[in-house]
Amino acid sequence: MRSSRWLRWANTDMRRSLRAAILGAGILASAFACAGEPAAMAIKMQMESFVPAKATAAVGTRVTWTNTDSVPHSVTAEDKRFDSGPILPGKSFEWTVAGSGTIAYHCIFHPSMTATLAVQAPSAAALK
Ligand SMILES: [Cu+2]
Repeated sequence: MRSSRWLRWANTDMRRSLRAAILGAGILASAFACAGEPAAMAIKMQMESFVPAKATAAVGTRVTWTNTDSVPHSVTAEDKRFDSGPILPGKSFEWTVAGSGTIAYHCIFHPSMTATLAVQAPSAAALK
């Protein structure tokens, strides 16, 4: 009799701590999911120019260039790190930032369409 009551008490207590542990793990998991989610950046090809023409993005950022014009454009890095080829109106091109330095890029169809993307090294906090 006495032992079963103790068991019941122990069970309730364990259940409570188990629930706390599950809740804690859930919070931790969502924090990790948040930190692990890649950053995103959007650049438009608008009125025959890149908007913004000067951008800075950290390594791992997914950059999406979208052609909002009615003529084809391209996103072509001078150092050939990326080259979209022709991007038709309404279409987009994605590239995940890698390497270092400042990347100059242009559109193969419009010589005046030039822009730069500065690569930001991952911060010490992000590497932890
Ligand atoms: Cu163009």
